[in-house]
Amino acid sequence: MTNHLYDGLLANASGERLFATIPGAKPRYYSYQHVSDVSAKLANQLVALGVRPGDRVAAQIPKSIEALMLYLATVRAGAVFLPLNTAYTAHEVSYFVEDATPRVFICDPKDTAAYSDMAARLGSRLETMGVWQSPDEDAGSFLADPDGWSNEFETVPRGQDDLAAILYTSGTTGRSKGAMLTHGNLLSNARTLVELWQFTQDDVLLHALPVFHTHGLFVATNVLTLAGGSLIFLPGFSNDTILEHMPKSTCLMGVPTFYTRLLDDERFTREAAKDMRLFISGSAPLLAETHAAFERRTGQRILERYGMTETNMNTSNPYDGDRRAGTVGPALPGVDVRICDDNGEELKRGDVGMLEVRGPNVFNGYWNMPEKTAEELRPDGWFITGDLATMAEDGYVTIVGRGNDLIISGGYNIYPKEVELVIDEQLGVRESSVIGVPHPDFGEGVVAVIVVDTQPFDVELLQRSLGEKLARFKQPKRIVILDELPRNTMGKVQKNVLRESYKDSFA
Ligand code: MCA
Ligand code: AMP
Repeated sequence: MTNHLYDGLLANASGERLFATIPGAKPRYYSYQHVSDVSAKLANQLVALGVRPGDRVAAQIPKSIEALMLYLATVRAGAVFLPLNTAYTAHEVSYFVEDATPRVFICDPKDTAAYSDMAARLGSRLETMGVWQSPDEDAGSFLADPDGWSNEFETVPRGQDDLAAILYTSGTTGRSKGAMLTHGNLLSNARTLVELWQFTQDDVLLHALPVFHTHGLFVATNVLTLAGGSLIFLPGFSNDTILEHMPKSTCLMGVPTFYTRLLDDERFTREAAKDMRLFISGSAPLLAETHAAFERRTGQRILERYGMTETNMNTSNPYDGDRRAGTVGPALPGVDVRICDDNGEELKRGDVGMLEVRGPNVFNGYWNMPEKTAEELRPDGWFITGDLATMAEDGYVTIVGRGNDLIISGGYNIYPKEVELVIDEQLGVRESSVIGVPHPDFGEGVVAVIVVDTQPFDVELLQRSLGEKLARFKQPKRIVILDELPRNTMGKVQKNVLRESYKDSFA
């Protein structure tokens, strides 16, 4: 038996071919042989720390090739990878560690003090891993002695139904849910995307996304690895580095903010984009006007696709064929999508309803939450996405809204309930309502509307305590104090009224 995901992903990898370039004053080049060697070294280290098949390995570490190798090492060891957003605070992280009980939790060396008590209390072994770029940087305990570990590792056999990763996604109740993804989920999706988007060994992807979410970790990395192509691996997004490396690249995967920022830069011209064969957008809605402006500027049409943490990718505009602005294209080959009413009855084409998905990409359920799983995953395999959509006669899907209050800011998801719970804890706050309104850079920006017991109210104190508990991207960019929240006759807060009132907050 093979290791379904690891062996599958590296099936086309050939030893000395380039896997990644890390640009810089002293560029680093990483071959597929390195991938095999370094993931073996890290897998040996994990096993030495007591990691057994099925154990969770959690990591909140800076973006680096070694972070990708840790993902592959975990898969090779038969364990389950749990990547965590580097913006999460210790308060947020402790929930994930408590819920997932990882055997090992690996953090940034600078965060050791913040996490050592928590790891000891929860019985996780704490290790550290920095960016292994130069001798001056703190490589952390995990990378401190790379030569001390063998580059031979007997990869643990795993089948397609075994778990490969748990990725947490925020919930409507404020509690995050761990989506359990199998080897089969990840490999089948990567195979479909390689074929559909025509990735080959000749592709060079500009990788500017974080590697703790589906987009940067699975869509970008799995697809390029499976194709045997290579990455230009950047620490994050900036117009300068993207434009510098575009002439050596063939494709970019990004959230809409990447594309609006590029369009704001006059250096981004048809000439600058001429060697690129593909620009892909996802994680948040790409405005049709951005699509049109991009085509006017470069002569190329962005390919928009749609996915979720629970399902990887579900639909995509075609590679050859009509990339229709404002739509996310038809279902991927092998994936079924339908638009339903609340009872799961399919609606006729053109009607707005709940988007449901079924296929080999759909996850196994939420970690430790059978009741949540039952609410969202029907017994016959259809997953209720929470997205409202329509489907045209020819199968093209348009996302028109969300059935819940989810805010998507620069490609990161924020559930208002989670922010409201933290605000409501603050002394002097009677109640709050958190909404997303248009933001020129992030698509949506977070606004908190609060009602307080007495004036004057110390907004700065509130901001400080939000800062201790919530990742920066979730914190409201504007706080408004009102005498009362608008409610309907049932007593429910009218978020649509608030969204209308504050729609120009960031105009
Ligand atoms: C940074 N800030 C943000 C965000 N990013 N605030 C709200 N939303 C954000 N996304 C804060 C910073 O902390 C800072 O706060 C201020 O905004 C300005 O930061 P800036 O330097 O401009 O931001 P940046 O570092 O350039 O980051 C922007 C970014 C980044 C490049 C758009 O957010 C990003 O990489 N987003 C991609 C997220 C992603 O990978 N999503 C995929 C999820 P202050 O100045 O006040 O300190 S996977 C998924 O969704 C599904 C499955 C799918 O379909 O792919
Ligand atoms: P996540 O919680 O990170 O898994 O984000 C998944 C959500 O992102 C989906 O449920 C959609 O609401 C949204 N999303 C992803 N891609 C697109 C897209 N191309 N257009 C609109 N929304 C999208």
